[in-house]
Amino acid sequence: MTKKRVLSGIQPTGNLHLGNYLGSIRNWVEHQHNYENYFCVVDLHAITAPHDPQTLAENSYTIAALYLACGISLEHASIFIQSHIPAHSELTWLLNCVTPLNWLQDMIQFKEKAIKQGENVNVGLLDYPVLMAADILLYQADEVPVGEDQKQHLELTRDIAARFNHQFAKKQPVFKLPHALIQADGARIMSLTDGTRKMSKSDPSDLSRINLLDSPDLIEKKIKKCKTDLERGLTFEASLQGRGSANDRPECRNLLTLYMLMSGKSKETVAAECQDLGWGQFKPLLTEATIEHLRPIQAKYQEVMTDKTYLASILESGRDRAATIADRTLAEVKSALGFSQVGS
Ligand code: AQP
Repeated sequence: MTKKRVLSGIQPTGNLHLGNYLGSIRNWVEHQHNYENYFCVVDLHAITAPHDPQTLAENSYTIAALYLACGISLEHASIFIQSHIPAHSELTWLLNCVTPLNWLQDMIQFKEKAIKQGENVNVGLLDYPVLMAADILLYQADEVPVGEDQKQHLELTRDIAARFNHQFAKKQPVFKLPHALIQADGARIMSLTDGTRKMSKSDPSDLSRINLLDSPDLIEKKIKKCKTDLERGLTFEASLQGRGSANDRPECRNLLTLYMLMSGKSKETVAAECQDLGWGQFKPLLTEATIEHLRPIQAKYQEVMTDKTYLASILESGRDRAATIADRTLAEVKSALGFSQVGS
């Protein structure tokens, strides 16, 4: 039986943090043996915000190396860099011409990032979800494992695919409609300095996130300084009650979730262990669990980065495998749209 296909990616816009890891990469790793996987570094997305050309290529390599360090296996996955396959940009243009403008203007992430970027908002930022749709649809992906923040973009991808199929597919659909794969726990990891905002690479404060490559000392410092509340006794249930009200404890909920996922303990075990703890007792537990969870990832990362020629060869063969599928889909799309073919 052929395996279902998975496509996902991360932008090289800064240091990967626990949100990217728990919302995305961890799930890729956990389920990789069940699927035919394509994991890319989405560098074309990275230039929708102001970026530094001096570091873009290096950041892309770092992210690819982290995929491997976190446990992505070449037996199950192809790893590649988005801009190495021109079909991503070409399909974006074609999809732009079937996507209504108001669908893009409704995207929450566009509105949030447009506010953050002030006067620096380019057309690419508005078009970001169409590029993401092209990434996914080129590979006829069945499933797309993402954090909760990307759910709306996944729905848009399905809408664009359905619209294209309806308008242009003759006998059978050109695009498969993909599904979002969102984990119950870790789908939305919050900032360490404000439990109501998501942990994000672009937060100006590095204290708001734990990066996968942070040293043990830095992890300890960030957890020591992280925002908590005045209550004693940490429970998942109590913090869930009163969500959004004055009694809400978003930091408590977030830090307990981080502890559960970093330690690998069950929710019940963590709830029992932490129900009578104060923050001063809890923080060292979270620090220790985080350092220990990241230790093998950091060691493997150093190993991968010592042989950049090998990393480059992985990205080259990943590109070749991915391009075969992407070019096939692009040819079908152009044919459905009525473009002339070479020699016709
Ligand atoms: N806080 C989060 N909790 C859970 N999942 C998250 N993801 C991001 N933040 C969290 C998931 O990580 C994947 C890659 O994200 P991305 O780099 O493509 O863009 P993003 O969602 O915009 O990530 P950031 O860190 O917030 O970057 P900036 O600050 O540059 O915008 C996605 O699957 C995402 O869901």
